[in-house]
Amino acid sequence: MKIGFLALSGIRVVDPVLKTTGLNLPGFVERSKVIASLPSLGLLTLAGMTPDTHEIRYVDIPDVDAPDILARLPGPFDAVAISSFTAMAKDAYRLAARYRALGTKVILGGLHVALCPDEAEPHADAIVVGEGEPSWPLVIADLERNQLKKRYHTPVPFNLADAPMPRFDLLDVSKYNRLTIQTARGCPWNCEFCAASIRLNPKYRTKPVPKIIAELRRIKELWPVPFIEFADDNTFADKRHGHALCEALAAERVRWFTETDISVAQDDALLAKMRRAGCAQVLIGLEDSANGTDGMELKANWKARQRSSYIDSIRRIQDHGITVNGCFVLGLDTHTEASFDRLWRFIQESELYEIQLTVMTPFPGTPLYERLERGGRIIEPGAWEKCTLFDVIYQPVHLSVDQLRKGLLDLATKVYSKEFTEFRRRQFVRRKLATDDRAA
Ligand code: B12
Repeated sequence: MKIGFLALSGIRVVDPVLKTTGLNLPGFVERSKVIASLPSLGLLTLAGMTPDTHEIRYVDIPDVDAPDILARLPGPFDAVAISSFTAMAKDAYRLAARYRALGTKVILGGLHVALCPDEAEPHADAIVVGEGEPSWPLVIADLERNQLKKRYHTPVPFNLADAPMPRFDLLDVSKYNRLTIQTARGCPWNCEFCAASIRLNPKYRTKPVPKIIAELRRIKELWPVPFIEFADDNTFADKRHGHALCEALAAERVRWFTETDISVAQDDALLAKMRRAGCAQVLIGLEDSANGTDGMELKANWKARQRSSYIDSIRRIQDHGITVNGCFVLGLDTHTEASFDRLWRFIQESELYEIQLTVMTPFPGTPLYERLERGGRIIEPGAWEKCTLFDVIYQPVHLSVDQLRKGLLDLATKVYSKEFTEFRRRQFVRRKLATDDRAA
């Protein structure tokens, strides 16, 4: 059979003001360029589990509504596997409809389908809920017999020791400025707003280090000196695994970026190993260090308890030569107009190398969504295309929607200005040189 693995790529914002102003801010443009071209690791993983008897192809589709899309629709395929994030769910459904009209079997999966299976089911011949790996062999077997079921769901957490080798070889690697590898799945914490892999399965798991290195070496066969992004929610939550991973990576001579939590700052030996292993940047959800994060992490209020040590922790990490990308969420229920200024002061004091500003986003299927829905605070239920992390889709408590939009834009204008971006870069280099001098 001919099977297409179709990824909806690119990044999105709906709000026209943010689109024109926000996306043109110097620091923002830089970051967008870096991330916009990542391939879908979920689909490459499933391709890696597909028997060789099938002819398979991976295709990135940046715009489902491009004028000549029908003429350029990749294929023909007997079946297509389409992935979904919430912001592109409707694009995925439109793409599915086009293929179904041609008689191609459509299988839908991914985060949005897992979060809204009843909505997704009518748009596909089959949907996969939760992690893809446990269900994919069943889907393929049923596809071969022309007996697809409407829904597949294997809720047992997938053991990453059994992870297949993703089919990186299906990519034209020259199109990408980084490739992804997953080293861990899930997160030990449960933030109310989180719509990442803990929603596929709540159990935190790590991938055996030799498997990670094997994936990296496979990539290096295609791209000798790659830049890697670990597609994890929290790479270093398990410190023992983190140490072993960095020890193994040190010999590989690659540079990488990852997402983790602030607890890495408490382990100097790990930070030193991360640096030696090629870590360029860690992205850490600080959410709102200036105004408070009480109650946001639902298991142990963990984030609120770390807050007082944030500045010190950022410096400790950056002093090791690893830049920190601090992520902040605007529009939390505690936020007032004064919060934007408080956050701006914190950002200046923090000397963070990189900053990500987003607005609180109630993704469907999250505890946050349920709470806001109960309170009648979701402005346009079902407007999934606005789940971009930048568009405001709920009614804040102490702010109007316009105040929040303006607060985001004003803060972004300051944070991503050329002057402040350069200032942050200089501060990082200055502190690093000073630390190296002290160590020499
Ligand atoms: C890499 C990445 C991207 C890449 C995506 C490339 C691509 N086409 O996949 C880029 C940079 C383009 C991107 C863009 C966006 N992203 Co993004 N991204 C990530 C990131 C960092 C890793 C995702 C990943 O690779 N996971 C590992 C793989 C193995 O997991 P997976 O994709 O879930 O796949 C598994 C299952 O879902 C399933 N599966 C997946 N697809 C399919 C399909 C079929 C048919 C089947 C059977 C199964 C199946 O099987 C896989 C194995 O178990 C996550 C954050 C994180 N830490 O996870 C955010 C994340 C996924 N992104 C997010 C968001 C919001 C966006 C944007 C909307 C941002 C924006 N404003 O533009 C856009 C949306 C773009 C889009 N194409 O839809 C949110 C999504 C939340 C949600 N529920 O939708 C996340 C969770 C981050 C967050 N802060 O919350 N992103």
